Amino acid sequence: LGVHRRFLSLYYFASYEIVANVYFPGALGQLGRGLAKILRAKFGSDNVIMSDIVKPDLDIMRSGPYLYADILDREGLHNIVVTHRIDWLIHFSALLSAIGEQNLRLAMKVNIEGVHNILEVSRTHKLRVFIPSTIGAFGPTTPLENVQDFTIQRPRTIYGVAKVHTELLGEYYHERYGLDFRCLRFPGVISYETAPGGGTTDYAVQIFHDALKTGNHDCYLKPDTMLPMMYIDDCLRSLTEMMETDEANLRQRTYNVAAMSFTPHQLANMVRKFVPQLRITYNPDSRQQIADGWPKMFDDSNARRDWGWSHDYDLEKMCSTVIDGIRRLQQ
Ligand code: AKB
Repeated sequence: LGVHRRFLSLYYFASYEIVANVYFPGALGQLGRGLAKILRAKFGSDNVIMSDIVKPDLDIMRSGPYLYADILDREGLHNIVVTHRIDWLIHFSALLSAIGEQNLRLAMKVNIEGVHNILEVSRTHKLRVFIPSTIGAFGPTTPLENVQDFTIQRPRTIYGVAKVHTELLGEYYHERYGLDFRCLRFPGVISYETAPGGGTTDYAVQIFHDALKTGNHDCYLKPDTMLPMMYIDDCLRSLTEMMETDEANLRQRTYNVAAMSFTPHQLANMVRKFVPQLRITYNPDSRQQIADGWPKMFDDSNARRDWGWSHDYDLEKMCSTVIDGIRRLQQ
């Protein structure tokens, strides 16, 4: 259980005046450290409170306040929000698509019950709340070529089902209670400092490490499997920009955000521009079926229109940044 809980991430962000208190139970996931860095640079380290149920490394302890908190403990969440006078909450809490299929009961607890706790706490204390959704909130009956914000959503993973539930429940809380619920559907996120852990898009991170370590990558998807992807800096910027958008500009509560789409074959070719010795083999496993039901391209024109979303990283810029970054870490 402890291992899987490490996928939880939860952020609280108090926005009154210029002071922000950011609180992260389970903040040690793929997006948590990066977001903490951005918010701490903006609002000051002491105003960003990280937390998890695992013992953090020394760097985390030294970078600012850190608390123990369990997302499934609703009273504990109330306690933190009250004690720290929180009024924004950013919640990353999920077992990802592949690992969720192997841990159905835990995925239902974390991905569904956890969201109930977050929404109730947010409603009670009138918080602005962000919960991410994903390309995984669509399924094989969606027209997958150019997926728009409002279309058929019949996902076939517990991860996707829970995300559709989150979108609908958040929008319901908004309509019924006026909750300031905000949600972005993220593509596969590519980072090099922190690993994803249990998703269908993880290959697009692993390939870089393999290219530089062994020169061989064995891909669990077929070469022509196209999926939307985004570099982590764009992903975190979309989140902070959407959170800072004046509520009057939001014409909807859930938006797609996009940057690029590519196949494993196209990614390998681009990585080879920087690491020519990369060899790739293909051995599709159960993740292929999940990927086959996900969007190939994401239409994010509403986000661009309503709050000015614009991505910065394309395939080539992302690859060169990741490879330089890993090389720097290796030195
Ligand atoms: C996954 O692959 O499960 C995630 C996602 C696309 O939401 N990275």
